[in-house]
Amino acid sequence: MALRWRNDLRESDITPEPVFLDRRQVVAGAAAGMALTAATGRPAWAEALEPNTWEEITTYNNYYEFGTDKGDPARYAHMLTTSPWTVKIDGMVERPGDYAFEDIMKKMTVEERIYRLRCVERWAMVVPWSGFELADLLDLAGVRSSARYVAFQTAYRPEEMPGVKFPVVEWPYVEGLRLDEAMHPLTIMATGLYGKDMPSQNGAPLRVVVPWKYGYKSIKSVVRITLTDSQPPTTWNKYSAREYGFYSNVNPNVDHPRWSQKYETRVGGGLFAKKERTRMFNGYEEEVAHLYEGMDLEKYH
Ligand SMILES: Nc1nc2c(c(=O)[nH]1)N[C@H]1C(S)=C(S)[C@@H](COP(=O)(O)O)O[C@H]1N2
Ligand SMILES: [Mo]
Repeated sequence: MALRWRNDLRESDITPEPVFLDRRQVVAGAAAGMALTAATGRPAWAEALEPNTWEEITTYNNYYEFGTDKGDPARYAHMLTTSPWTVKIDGMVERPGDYAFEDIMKKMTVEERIYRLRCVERWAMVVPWSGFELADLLDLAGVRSSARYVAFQTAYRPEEMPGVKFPVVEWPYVEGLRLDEAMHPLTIMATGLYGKDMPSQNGAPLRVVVPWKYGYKSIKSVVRITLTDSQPPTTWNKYSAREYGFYSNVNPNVDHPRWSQKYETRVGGGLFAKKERTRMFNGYEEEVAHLYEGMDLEKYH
């Protein structure tokens, strides 16, 4: 059964080979408590979203390893060798090792996910990613019961990354999630967009996408995933803990110390772009709010 939970706008334009969620994922989604919209049978997050264009998504980027201008990644990321690529999975797992990207791809179910992306800088986009659930990759390695967090690391290659000679942040870029956030069905390893392989500037060959958090949590070009029992350090938190918390959930009610987070502007709107209200958890509240029940979201920002 080809069950589409995705945006049905211009689907044929998005990918030449549409990919569908399979039964297993429907069941997994339901089991995780995803709210289905009664009228459409789709989960709330699959509401109609008009994606940004390929051009917008691939020329307006943050990937500081290639420079801090929005156009730098598109200019320089071609220098990154993305094949062969291995991801080291280690720490509290049953099967630690170096996993070749092609071998991972043979085992994973790739599907399309149209998600909002909200940068902490207040710009936003809608991106038709393709990828697989991070939970499936973690299952491949076998998470030990002692694990509580997942740490991620981006490649660090001075000869291929012109930006890393500047100590803008500490390299390599690192990120982390609590294990339940990492296992949530909305959290994916994205391997493409618009049905094509991931462009380097967007984090080829695979990057995390966690749509209810500020964009910097969605770490690019992942080379290492480590399961741990303590909260791992994260790049922007090391830079300024006051400004960038470990959680970094999109939250219009908790301002950045230097600016309000109540509004955002969609990339591509040109001169007439108007501010839109930022939504709690970037619009994924029904799916993820339960993860933070009883937590002070200001303290754990
Ligand atoms: N390794 C790495 N990952 C990164 C970044 C970065 O500079 N380096 N920037 C982050 C930020 S701030 C954002 S908003 C998103 C942007 O993703 P995009 O360029 O695909 O839109 O990537 C995130 N992942
Ligand atoms: Mo960002």
